[in-house]
Amino acid sequence: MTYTTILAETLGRVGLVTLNRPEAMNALNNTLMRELMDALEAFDNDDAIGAMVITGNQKAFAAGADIKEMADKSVQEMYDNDPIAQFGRIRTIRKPVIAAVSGWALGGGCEIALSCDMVIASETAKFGQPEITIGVIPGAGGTQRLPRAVGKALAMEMVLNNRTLSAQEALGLGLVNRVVPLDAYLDEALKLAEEVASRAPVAIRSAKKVINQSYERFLAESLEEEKKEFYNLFTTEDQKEGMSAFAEKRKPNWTGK
Ligand code: CO8
Repeated sequence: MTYTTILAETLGRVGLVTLNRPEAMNALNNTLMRELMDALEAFDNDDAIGAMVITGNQKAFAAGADIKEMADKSVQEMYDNDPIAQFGRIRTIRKPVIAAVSGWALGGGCEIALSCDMVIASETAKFGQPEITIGVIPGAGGTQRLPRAVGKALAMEMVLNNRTLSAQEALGLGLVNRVVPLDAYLDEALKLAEEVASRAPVAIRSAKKVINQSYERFLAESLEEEKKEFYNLFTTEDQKEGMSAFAEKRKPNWTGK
């Protein structure tokens, strides 16, 4: 398949997807999200593949959803196009998915990392949910997976006040599996994926399924609630102001409307 915003390749029994919009810090526009999920599903259905790695570049894993693409959207367009449904497709992948994160993992980028089964981070990785700075909230699982991963108080600080986590902090909190030097994080993730891919495939899928089932038992309902809150914020002036201000590189002027 030909992709325009990602690169997909096979390395032995590992499927590697590289997010490839470096000019926009790998902002997750609709095309990229669709291509990413198509690629993961294709690998999931390929018997020659045992595990997958998602990565970005050294500067950015992904700086979140594409703010410029969604800035002018109406609430009706958000519901009709339902971009968050693309993010949800990652939950149906049966084989292990590892995130290899360097630089910014923000907003939807952080939410993709949180949706992966394991995370290998470079020393420069930074995790955050800065949606509040553009007048919205996390919409693809951040309000749900983050408190489970880092505890409620820190998750609140990240979501309400744009607190970011360094790679070392994320390691201490169990958000990532290990932190490795910048020139080695992708190789480390591929090595881990290769090892996992060499193990008994059916048992691997069973293990992933039951770990996620206990961990995510009550997740589906809350994700729906989060999505509604996110889309409904597109009725507010603050969402329009916050996202325009980002694109225009100025400070937003909040009116609370
Ligand atoms: N969307 C669109 N463009 C972006 C994004 C983004 N998220 N992030 C960066 N870019 C663009 C910049 O506008 C800039 O473009 P240009 O060169 O044309 O001006 C280019 O990428 C380079 O970025 P910067 O010049 O800003 O680079 P810096 O090194 O100064 O800063 C940062 C890097 C800190 C990553 C900064 O770009 C930033 O703060 N980005 C936005 C982070 C953010 O707020 N993310 C949350 C987005 S909302 C979200 O993710 C919700 C997800 C759930 C719902 C999904 C539904 C679709």
